[in-house]
Amino acid sequence: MHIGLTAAVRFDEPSQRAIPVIGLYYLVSFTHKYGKGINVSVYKTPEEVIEAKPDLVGISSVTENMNIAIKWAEKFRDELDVPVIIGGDHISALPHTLPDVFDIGVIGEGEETFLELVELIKNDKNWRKSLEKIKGICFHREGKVEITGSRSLITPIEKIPFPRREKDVWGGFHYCFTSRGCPYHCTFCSPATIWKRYRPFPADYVVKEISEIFKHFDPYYIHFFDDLFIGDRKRISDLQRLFRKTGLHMKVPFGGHIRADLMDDSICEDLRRMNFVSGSFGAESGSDKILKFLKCGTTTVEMNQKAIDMCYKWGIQLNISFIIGTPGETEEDIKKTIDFIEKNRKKLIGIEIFIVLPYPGTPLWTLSKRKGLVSDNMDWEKFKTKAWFSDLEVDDDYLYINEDMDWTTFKKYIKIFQKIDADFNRNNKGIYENIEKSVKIS
Ligand code: B12
Ligand code: SF4
Repeated sequence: MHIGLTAAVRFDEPSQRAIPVIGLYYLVSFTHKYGKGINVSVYKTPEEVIEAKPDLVGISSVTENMNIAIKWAEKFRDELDVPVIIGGDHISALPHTLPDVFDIGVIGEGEETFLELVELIKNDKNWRKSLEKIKGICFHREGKVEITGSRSLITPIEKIPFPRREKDVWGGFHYCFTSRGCPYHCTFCSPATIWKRYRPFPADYVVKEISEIFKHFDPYYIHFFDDLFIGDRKRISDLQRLFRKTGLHMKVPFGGHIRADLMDDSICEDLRRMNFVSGSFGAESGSDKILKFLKCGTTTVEMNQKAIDMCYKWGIQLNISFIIGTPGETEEDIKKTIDFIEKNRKKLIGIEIFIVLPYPGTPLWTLSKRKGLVSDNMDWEKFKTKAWFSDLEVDDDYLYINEDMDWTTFKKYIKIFQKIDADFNRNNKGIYENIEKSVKIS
């Protein structure tokens, strides 16, 4: 049986194709390892999928690309007439909205569910009648969407093989996931809804995966795309020890997502010892009132400042993200965010700005739905964003959810932040100039 997988993306937004969609390559390696007689390939365009004539198609989609996923599925239906499965963040959050064009939706972690589904479809001609036996899916029956019982997360997590990394797909930029999920539950965070809880891959698994990358590729840097790389303090110590034992710390620099409230001298030292020199975290706002809402009281402006100072001291280059447009945000709050950025200009290597979006499944979605600002059958294009904030163009139809600042005033701030973003990311070399002054690591 041949399966074609693809991710619905906008071709007019090159950043969406910037790096391979690793989730699909996990499905490939898991199915090849545990399944029999199943061949899974990932394709970049719908045309490539059609040309390969698979027996089944799987599409991955985030919220803003759902309309594209639907269009592609219609094409697959017309030209291939095979079952089409959808997975990824959007359908995982809203399984009851499964569009008619999809036969099945996979909710949350996909590997085990996908394999069970494929084996059912391969072995049973009347597979549609047995779908309710498979946990973690949604499907159509008698004009309704049925949702089966929830599936447990894969245990132990190291049962999941490394994602398939194909030579012609993976270039110089390499990334991996050393954990799934996050122990926190920020109001706006979409992945937190998919992954439910924090599951780190064991340190020796991570070291093997990275060593595997070096066997086949020549990366210049490796990024840990985890929601939170440092969620398990003991594992960071173990990783640091293993990196130094195997010499991984000498090969390339590493980087990933940290959290302000978890930073102290000892973790900075461990991170530097493993050559983790590029960190990012969501500072989100310069206002404690807004932070309290977004981060449920887990971080404060003071904690963010301490983390910035600490990373600066230890030579961990920081890229920090901020959210504007949060419900409750006033001009006084947003000005505090501007001041915070300006104050730290010399200590940060980059910043990212986002206008908050109420992604399905998040507490912010529930709040916005209650206010009538979003709905299950809205136009998903409303979630369209740009990778670079300075490129974002907004019209008066924008999905703006803050009732405490009028749209005209907010638009003025969008322009101000676009200028800050452009200036900052173009001109700021602060930490490179200061890196010599940071703590030395032997
Ligand atoms: C790495 C990353 C990127 C990379 C790579 C793209 C990618 N999708 O992998 C880049 C930088 C290119 C990127 C771009 C974008 N991203 Co992005 N990205 C991430 C990040 C940090 C990790 C994604 C990932 O690899 N997860 C790990 C894998 C294992 O999980 P997974 O992809 O969810 O796949 C699993 C299941 O969902 C399921 N599954 C997924 N697809 C399918 C399909 C089938 C058929 C089946 C059966 C199962 C299945 O099985 C997989 C294995 O368990 C997430 C945050 C996060 N932690 O998820 C944001 C995230 C997915 N991105 C997001 C967004 C908005 C975007 C962009 C739209 C930004 C933009 N405006 O350009 C684009 C969309 C591009 C795209 N290809 O989808 C949002 C999506 C929110 C939402 N609900 O819509 C997230 C959640 C971040 C956030 N803001 O909260 N992204
Ligand atoms: S700490 Fe980051 S990944 Fe974790 S819930 Fe908050 S925003 Fe999401």
